[in-house]
Parts: sequence; structure tokens; C-alpha cells
Amino acid sequence: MTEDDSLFTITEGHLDSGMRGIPVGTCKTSFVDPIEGVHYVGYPVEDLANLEEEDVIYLLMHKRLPTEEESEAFRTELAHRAMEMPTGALRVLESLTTGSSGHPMDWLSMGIMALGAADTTGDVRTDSMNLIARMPELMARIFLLRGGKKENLQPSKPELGLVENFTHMLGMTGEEAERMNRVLRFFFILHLDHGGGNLSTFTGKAVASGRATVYASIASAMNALSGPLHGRANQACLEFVQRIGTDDPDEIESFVRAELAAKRPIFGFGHGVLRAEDPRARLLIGLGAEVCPDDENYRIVKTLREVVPPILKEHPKIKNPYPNVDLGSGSLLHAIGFRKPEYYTTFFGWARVAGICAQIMDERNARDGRGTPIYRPKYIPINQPHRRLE
Ligand code: AMX
Repeated sequence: MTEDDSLFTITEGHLDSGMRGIPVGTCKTSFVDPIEGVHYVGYPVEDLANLEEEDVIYLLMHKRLPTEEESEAFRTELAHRAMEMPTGALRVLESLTTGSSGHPMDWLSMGIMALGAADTTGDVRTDSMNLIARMPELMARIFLLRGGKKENLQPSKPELGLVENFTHMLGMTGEEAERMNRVLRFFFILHLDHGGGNLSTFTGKAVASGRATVYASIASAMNALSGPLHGRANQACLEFVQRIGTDDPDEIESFVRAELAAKRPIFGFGHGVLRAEDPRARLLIGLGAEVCPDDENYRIVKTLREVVPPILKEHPKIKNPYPNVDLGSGSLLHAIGFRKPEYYTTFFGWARVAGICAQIMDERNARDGRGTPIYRPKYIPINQPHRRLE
């Protein structure tokens, strides 16, 4: 490909389409094949789903898996950075007082900004590594503070690894902790990255392109993720499943048809790029068969997976009638003990921080270190005839 090769022809129909499919840049961390789903630096995500989460983050940052020594050094660096966390900055969250004020994604975004206000170095790698290292404690503090149990926070043990330290700080032990760690680590790896153009990643990189800090960029990305058509779909999907309340296929069909007639989205289905079932949906539903086969929500999810695609196919405008990643994840999180769906997007966000940081690092290093220029797509003015005040 040379600089002058034409990649895409933009027609008027592409305008006001959310930039759907328009190439705007390159991505080194991951790509989404419409049929095969997401690949991290070339590996299909299912090959990586049972690795240590830190090794997969290393892959996104360095474009190859670490050797044993590199893995050890990376984990040690993250652990060291976690210990240096400016926890005092998070007192700002305590001022929100009651657990019911705002959505947990608001708290996540504010928490990230507070960490940045306390400790921004301006070096993109340092700030990214600090933030990735400190996310488990931010998450644990948000969960406990909002739950009115801040005194239950166990002292951080970053040497346990990112996911295990989080469940440890929440006070989980024994088999319950093991089950949580298994599901959360799997969920975490599957959600780390999803190409360059998904809304949260794009937002994070757009903000970073103006040379805003990593913290400001990632908080912006988290705000983008918080919408129900994007990251909050995992919350919406479990609420949807709970509203259905039965795994009877006929009742589910009537429910889905009524939702469509009321012009409401069928959560857990559809995608901007994928044109087949998201492999991550298959992997999560597969994990559910191992972890919670008889769980009520899980059984509803399995029936939805069968019943919904033929119904959505009746609507030719819906380009992908198949399950997306959010279909199964909520039922699993619920089954392992996270009973409040409003928290689920924070898990998605926590994971995605690493992928977006890796992409921001790549964009800052682009053009021989000059970085990707500040984002500036073109909008074509309409209905604005030149005029003057008399
Ligand atoms: N339920 C109802 N309508 C749907 C639908 C669904 N699951 N998927 C698509 N549609 C509708 C769109 O709203 C759009 O309608 P419009 O022309 O009246 O605006 C039309 O079908 C065409 O949409 P599309 O090109 O197939 O998809 P899109 O790229 O515009 O939207 C998405 C993608 C994910 C927002 C959409 O499929 C949707 O709303 N799904 C339900 C919410 C959901 O599960 N989101 C999670 C996505 C994954 C993630 O980011 N976490």
C-alpha cells in the first residue's frame, strides 16, 4: 500500500453514519474480523483466554508474548507501581457519600481523574503502567465504598496479580474466590481490546491526540463506554434477562417481539463490525456451562441465543442478528456473586484501560516519535446559508 492508494470511497450516504467503516488510521494491538472476531496482535482471543492477564497486557504493549523472565519483570513492575498508589486522592469518592449517588461508571471515571490529579508524570508509558497497576485497588474501593463497607478493604497484595488482588481486597477467600478469579480473569482478557475504532477506544485516542494526559484520555474513554449501546449493554442485558424471568422459548419470543415493536434494543445482540456470533460470546457461554450450568439467568441466556437470531433476521436493517459479547457476561458475573448489574460495565472498563493505554502509547510513538496529529475529521456544513445581522 502506498500513501496515494485509495482505500475507500466516501459517498454522501456515509455522512452522519457514525463514521461506520471509514478507515482513519492503523492499529497495532488488535483487529476485529467480521466473522472470526477479535485478534490480539494476530492471535484469536480464544488462544489467549487462559493465560495470565499480565502476559496478555504485555502482548498488547510489546506486540509479542513475554518470555518467562520478561513476564516476571513486568508483573514485578506492576506490583511496585500498585504499592505507590496515591490512595488519598480517592477521598474525593467518599465525598459522594451515599452508595446510591451516580452510576459506578461515574465513580470509575472520577476515580481515574483523581489518581491523575495526584500523580501525573506526563510520560505516557509511566502513566499508563501506573494506571493499569492501580486499577484493581480503585475498583475494590469503589465497590466497598458504594456498598457502605469501606472498612472491609483488605490491604492490597499486588504480588497476587491484577485480578486476584482485586478479589482479595474485597475479602474473598477459598472456593468462592477461586471461582471469581477464574471468571473475572477470563472476562478481563476477553475485554482488553477490540480494534481501534470502537467508541471508547476511539474517544480515548482522540482526547490523547490533543496531548491530554493518559488519565484524562482514559476517563473520557470510560465515559464513552458508559452508554447502553456500548459498554453498559452488559448491565442492560442482564436486566433484560431478569425482566424476561423464564427460559420458556415461546415466552421469550413474545417478549423479544414486544421489545422490538416498542422500538427498544434487544441487548446482547448486534454489532457495528461483527457479522457472526462474537466468539467471545461463545467462550463466555461455554465458561458458564462449566461454572453455573443450572443458574436461572444463564439458562435464559442460552435460550435467547437460540430464539433471538431468527427473529432479528426478519428485520433486514439489522446487519448482525447474532449474540455479542454482552449476552452471557452478566449472567456469569451474577452467578459468581456480583449481584448488581450496574457494576458490570466497570469490569469492562477496567479491562479496556490496558488496551486503550497500549493504543495511546502506539499513537504517541507514531511518526518517528512526533505522535499522531490531533484528530480533526471534516464535517460538511448543511442548512447554514451565509447571512448577516441587518
Ligand atoms: N436490537 C434492536 N435493533 C437493532 C439491534 C438490536 N440488537 N441491532 C441493530 N439494530 C437496529 C439499529 O438500532 C439500527 O436501527 P436504525 O436504523 O433505526 O437506527 C439498525 O438496526 C441498523 O443497525 P446496525 O447497522 O445493524 O448496527 P449499528 O452498528 O448501528 O449498531 C449496536 C450496533 C451494537 C449499537 C446495535 O446492534 C445495538 O443497539 N445492539 C443492542 C445493544 C448492545 O447489545 N450493545 C452492545 C454492543 C457491544 C459493545 O459495545 N459492548
